[in-house]
Amino acid sequence: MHESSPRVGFLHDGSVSEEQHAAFEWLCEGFDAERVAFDDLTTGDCDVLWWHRDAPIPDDGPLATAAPAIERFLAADGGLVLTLRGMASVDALDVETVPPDETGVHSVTEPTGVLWRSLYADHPAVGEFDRLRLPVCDRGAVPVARYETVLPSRGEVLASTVRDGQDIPHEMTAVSWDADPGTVLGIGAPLAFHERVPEDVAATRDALAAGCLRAAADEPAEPSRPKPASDLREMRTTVDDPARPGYHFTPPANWLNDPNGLIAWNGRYHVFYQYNPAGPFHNTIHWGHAVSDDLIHWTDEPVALAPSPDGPDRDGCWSGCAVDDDGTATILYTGGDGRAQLPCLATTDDPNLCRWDKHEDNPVIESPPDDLDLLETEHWQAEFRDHSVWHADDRWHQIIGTGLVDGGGAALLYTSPDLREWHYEGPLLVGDDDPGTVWECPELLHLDGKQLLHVSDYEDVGYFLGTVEDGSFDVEQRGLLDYGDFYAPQSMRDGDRHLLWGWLPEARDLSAQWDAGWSGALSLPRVLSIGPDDRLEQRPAAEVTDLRDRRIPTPTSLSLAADERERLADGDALELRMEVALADATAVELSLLASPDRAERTTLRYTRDGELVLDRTVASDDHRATADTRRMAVPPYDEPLSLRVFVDRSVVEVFANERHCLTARVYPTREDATGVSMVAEDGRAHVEDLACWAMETGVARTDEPTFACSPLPEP
Ligand code: DQQ
Repeated sequence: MHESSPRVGFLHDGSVSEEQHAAFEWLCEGFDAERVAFDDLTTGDCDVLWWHRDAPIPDDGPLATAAPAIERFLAADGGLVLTLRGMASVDALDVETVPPDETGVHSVTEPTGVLWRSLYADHPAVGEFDRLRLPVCDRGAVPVARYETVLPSRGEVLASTVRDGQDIPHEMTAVSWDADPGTVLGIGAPLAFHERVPEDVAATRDALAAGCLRAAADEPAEPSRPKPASDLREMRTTVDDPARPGYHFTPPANWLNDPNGLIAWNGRYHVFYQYNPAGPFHNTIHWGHAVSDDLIHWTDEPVALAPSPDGPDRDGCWSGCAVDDDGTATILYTGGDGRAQLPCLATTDDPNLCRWDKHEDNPVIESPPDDLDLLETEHWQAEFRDHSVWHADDRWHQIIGTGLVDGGGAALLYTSPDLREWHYEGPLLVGDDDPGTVWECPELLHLDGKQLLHVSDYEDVGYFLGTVEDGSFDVEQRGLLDYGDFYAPQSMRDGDRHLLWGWLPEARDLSAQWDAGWSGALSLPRVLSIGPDDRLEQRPAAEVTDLRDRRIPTPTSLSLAADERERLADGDALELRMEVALADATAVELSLLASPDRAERTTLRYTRDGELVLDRTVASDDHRATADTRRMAVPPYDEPLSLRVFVDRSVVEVFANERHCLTARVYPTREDATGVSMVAEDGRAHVEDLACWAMETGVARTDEPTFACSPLPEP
């Protein structure tokens, strides 16, 4: 292989368009280049072939005859760059089975280009740049090819789209394929040479095009998908963001939302989660997978469920649950296909739950019930998704979330003898919330003789405590499971315990998430139970105390004088425990993640009104972070407030009186924003049972695991 500038073969099919002509002229200025015709494909001493195709690609075109020669070229370690519509030829070239789902001519009227993934900021194609947003064109009718609702099955997405300064993550325009040993790079962005563009845009375009040609000629490709666990561990080390929690679970990189399919199996805890391998944004949802022996240390496993290009889950494997069907682990999840979302089933006999077989008759319910007027949207024929399944009275029971046109959110009840044939029984409960509300991720738990139904309604996670009789829910109490950044929780039965995890969504904008390279965390595992007063209790699982690394010296009790700040500790990975009595103070404020000048700080105020107020209005100097306050009532009011507060970089998770939870995502920018202090306002207050621990971080293992699954085969 050559050392410096690669020799580039410019592919054409006999006729050369104006755009191709302009591109070839550009090529000749910087590279040793030659034209290579498809019908006479002699690659000679070329290092890389470039197909810059602006016209549509006919099915019976010269590609079919040229494909074997190109394959031989790749097999001999050649590189191939496919630009404009060229990327749409990947299936014909046998590089890929799923071609881009969006091709055509797009009218470009503002600076448009690639939004490179921060995970691949060191990729040789973009070595010249110290930024991720690279506009390459600002005018013209330009042919493009990109992935929007599906992902390549083998290719790794390198970049999406930036248009007019806006990030557009779901328009995925740059993909790398490992054609072992050759490398293929597809850039379906408007990388065009014919139209004159401003100098800065032309300079970016030229550097990107040259970078791609050099990278395809010289460098090994990014490993293809599906990725083995070792690649996921490597991604975890590459994504280095100071806001990334150290003891709350986060994805190896990219996007995480709802916890799914939580199950204790063969003595290990399995957490699956909604995962997008293409970057830190919600799209093309797969099921990520992690496993733990102790509930607090996690090992990444390969993606467990991926959309099947021709299946009812083509557009995504959405949320669902796992059950033990007489020794067979079985998943019920929502498949998305166009405007339909329908229940699908998968089973496994793999003891490690890594390989799943989708049921051949998916979906297991063909359509939503037709005797109800379910909400329809621009995206969905009917809101009808997410599953909670339990066994009782010799039958399986399932609830599915929806919303009614003339009512609120609803949980629809089905029964089945075998998890495959389902009979619709009617709504288990319909909410009295506003019309337009959808209940996502409903889950029914059997807790100490009562039933608890929780539902997520886009804003909050509401719960109902009561009893199920004759297929309907009799509500005795209701409340919220958490008053902050906590959504779509799911639970796992572990012996007598009900353990619950929620998704802690980011509270910074999409661009900040893009730059960080990861998005979404899981809460700590919470144990749900019913207290002696018949009310819901929530506590961190006992195992969480094993995360305490070192006790930070503090007095065990404190008398706070009016308005005198008491400094307690420093750290961004802490647990604090205390009991607070207001005495004659009007409020007590606990400051967390505070810089020495207090310019950045997150505060938790306990007020005489029996409220806990989390204030993140000055938590971060970064304007991309949410700045607001969250409040929750913390009865009983006649006893000191008991608090456990978990600080984990961008997570603050609060348990009050072992029943009320408030979680907030915060993003201090300053390294010294680590101070913890307390102050009583307008009077004295007392703090008892005070303790503070520095917590262990790095709970997601990046070393060699005790067992590792190999990746899911391609769909
Ligand atoms: N997330 C899933 C859906 C669910 C929503 C899609 C809740 O199944 O309704 O990723 O966050």
